[in-house]
Amino acid sequence: MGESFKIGIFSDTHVGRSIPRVVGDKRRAAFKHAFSQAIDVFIREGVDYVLHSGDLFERRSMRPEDTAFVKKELQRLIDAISELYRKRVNIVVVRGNHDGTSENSALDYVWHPLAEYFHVVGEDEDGGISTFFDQQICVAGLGYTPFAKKTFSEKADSIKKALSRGSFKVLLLHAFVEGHHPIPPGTPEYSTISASQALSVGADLVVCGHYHGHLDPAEKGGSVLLTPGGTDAIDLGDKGPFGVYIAEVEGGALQSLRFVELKPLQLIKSVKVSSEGAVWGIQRFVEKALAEVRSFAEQLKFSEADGILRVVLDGRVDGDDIDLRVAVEREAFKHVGEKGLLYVEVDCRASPVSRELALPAVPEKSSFLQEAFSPLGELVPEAMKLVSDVEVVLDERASTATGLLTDRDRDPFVKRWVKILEEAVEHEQRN
Ligand SMILES: [Mn+2]
Repeated sequence: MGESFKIGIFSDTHVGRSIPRVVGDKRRAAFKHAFSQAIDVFIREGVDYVLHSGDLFERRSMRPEDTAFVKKELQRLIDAISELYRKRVNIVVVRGNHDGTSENSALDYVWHPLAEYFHVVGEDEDGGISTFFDQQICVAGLGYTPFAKKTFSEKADSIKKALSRGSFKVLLLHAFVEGHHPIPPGTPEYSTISASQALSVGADLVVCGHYHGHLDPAEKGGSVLLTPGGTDAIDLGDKGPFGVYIAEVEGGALQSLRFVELKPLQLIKSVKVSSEGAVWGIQRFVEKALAEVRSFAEQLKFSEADGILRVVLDGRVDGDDIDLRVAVEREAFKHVGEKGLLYVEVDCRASPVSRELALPAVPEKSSFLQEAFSPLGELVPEAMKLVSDVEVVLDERASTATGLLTDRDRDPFVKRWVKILEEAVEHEQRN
């Protein structure tokens, strides 16, 4: 029982992401840069296992060279650990929403060539859930599903049973965990997992992907909940720090968890320019925003890194909000290219005084659907599932020209919808 080992932990690396488009290639390079640095840390630490909690890739915008890159980096890790430490490393991953669906997952691109070292957990297998285990560790998980709450409660017993085989037990999740970190507004409750659900399976360590912010580890009910966050800013508003964790385990118990920060390829800053309740003219916003642009450009002069600035305009404007955005962009863009300033993103949230109170509140999507589907009674979850399945297929297969599906892709959904309606009518007549 005295054996000790090290685990390298990261999540949400989003290799292949290229947003914002204007600096898409720069951002693509930044996510790769972070991934390579993470691998460097794992090699330096001589880890026995690497855990990734989902969104390894950004499937929507990834290119073949992104797959080749990840394969090469993982191979570099495997080779270095073998040469320097005379041991093997096992890489265990769970699928995130950006990796694709369980039938069509970008993780497969890596799994095929590296199958001996690369293990995907948390997908259904015949007769149970896929897990990884050896004499030292057992890793179970749940790949991304829009219905995480229900799916997790259905699988909790199998996960608990699977974990009981291992000495050190790890659960990998790719879902928001309520009661552990803030839940982004607009997230439907059924897509979250509660902290008590996550704790119920008896894992020593629960690694939560999907949430991109960085949190300190939290000990609850005999488990440690860990949210590594992203390895770079997935959205320009993400603050960081970005990094990876190194866990040390001895005799089946967690001895330490260390955060190792990564140095981003680009400096990203998000600033708010707000009238704070007062009403400003467009020119006043432009001046304040320009002051921020200049001070960021000054900061870049003393930094080796290139930078991207995001300016959020907030408060109330005397004039049109679109005119405001255009005016700020026109002036800010004049500074792009100076001193390594790659781009300025202008996010206009300022409300025009003339239009205040004029717009009705737009209901949040899931509550709108719940209400629209309410006549379906107990078939509401079926209908919600249909909507989310359609979204996934639209995402992957819609024509880029028309945004529509082919008849063949659409047909199964039409059939399901008709079936739901027929069943709803039947229920109605029976009651
Ligand atoms: Mn993510």
